[in-house]
Amino acid sequence: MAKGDTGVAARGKRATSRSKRQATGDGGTDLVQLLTPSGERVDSVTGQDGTVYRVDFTDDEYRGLYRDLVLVRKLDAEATALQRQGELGLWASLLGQEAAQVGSGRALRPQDMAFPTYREHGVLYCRGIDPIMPLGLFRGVDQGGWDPNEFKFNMYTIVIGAQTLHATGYAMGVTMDGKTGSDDGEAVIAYFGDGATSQGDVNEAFVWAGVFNAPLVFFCQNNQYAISEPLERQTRIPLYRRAAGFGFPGVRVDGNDVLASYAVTRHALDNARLGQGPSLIEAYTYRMGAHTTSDDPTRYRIASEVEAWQAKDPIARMKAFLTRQQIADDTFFADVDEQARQESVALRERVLTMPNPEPESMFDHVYPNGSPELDAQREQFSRYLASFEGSAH
Ligand SMILES: Cc1ncc(C[n+]2csc(CCOP(=O)(O)OP(=O)(O)O)c2C)c(N)n1
Ligand SMILES: [Mg+2]
Repeated sequence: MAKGDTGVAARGKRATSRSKRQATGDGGTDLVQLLTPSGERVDSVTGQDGTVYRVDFTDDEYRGLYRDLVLVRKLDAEATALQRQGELGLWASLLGQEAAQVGSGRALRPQDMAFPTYREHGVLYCRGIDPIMPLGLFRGVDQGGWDPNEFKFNMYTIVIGAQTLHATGYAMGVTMDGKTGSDDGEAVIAYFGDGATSQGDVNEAFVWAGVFNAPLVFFCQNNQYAISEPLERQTRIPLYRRAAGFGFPGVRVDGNDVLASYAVTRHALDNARLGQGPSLIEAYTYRMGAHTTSDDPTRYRIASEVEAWQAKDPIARMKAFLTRQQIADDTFFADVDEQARQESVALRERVLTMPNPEPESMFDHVYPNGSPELDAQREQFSRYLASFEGSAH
């Protein structure tokens, strides 16, 4: 898949005449953007610290990124529909955040470790994890299902911000194991939201990662809301500028631009793996749907705001770019849509036939080698279940 590198000269034919420009955009004058909302390609962008961001993808890779975006959106829509039909207990949609997730997810090298929240279905997809697994989690029939070490993608974390501490500890371990300092070193990425930046855990993670120079990228998807709380209830300054107070770099990227999200994340990860310490990326984006299927966003935000962000849709701008540059045609777009449809049908069938777990299985993976207390609790629970046998209820 997409493997274009930052720092490699982009091919001129894809770029606008603005070969180099200061980062600008709707997120302020400090937004790193390589693809405008209308699908105009920008050759390179110079960040505030002088870093030059650019990508150089082959046509196949550009098409691959588009395919990722569409497939991820479709699986998310299917999951939302399944919840509405009572087949999932809950779903946290990523609608609108596909580019931030696919861009950063594809920027990870195989050896890099990711720590997600509960919304990182796009990153999970990029890590090669079967989407049936998070669906099983939200259906309540298993507790995640994937092996974090196999896929280098930790379990979903609902406790806001907690995974940033797990990631910091893990990243410090990477350094202690001597796995940094070269091109093939390991880097770690921790995902979290704008609301999470107000948590003590996240600020403690910043302190520890900064002081111990941990090989860690803090990737904040600023989707403008923490459930119903808008960004202005979290901060008086742009979130990326918080990094300065902790002693490491911060950058704001257009999170609806898959190319810029890729470039900025790849750069930050490579710095981390080379031993240059942590950094903060604020991916400026928007949660176009509800917080979760339990939420009704019409109670706290106005329709015109959503419409303004729809005009910045991450998939539409990629499609406009591919069309304008004749990298893809209608046959390709139809093929991607058909693949997405088939995959969502298959996913739905698999969800509906997922077996219910045996109640006692909840004790199976609490500890790797069990414990006497756990054995006692399992026996007590089994006796309790047996007490219903033969009764009508
Ligand atoms: C420690 C903790 N406090 C409160 C909650 C309830 N809660 C769930 S999601 C959420 C908002 C998180 O907002 P943000 O960090 O912006 O992430 P987003 O959901 O927007 O991706 C809250 C407060 C929780 N899960 N954990
Ligand atoms: Mg948020």
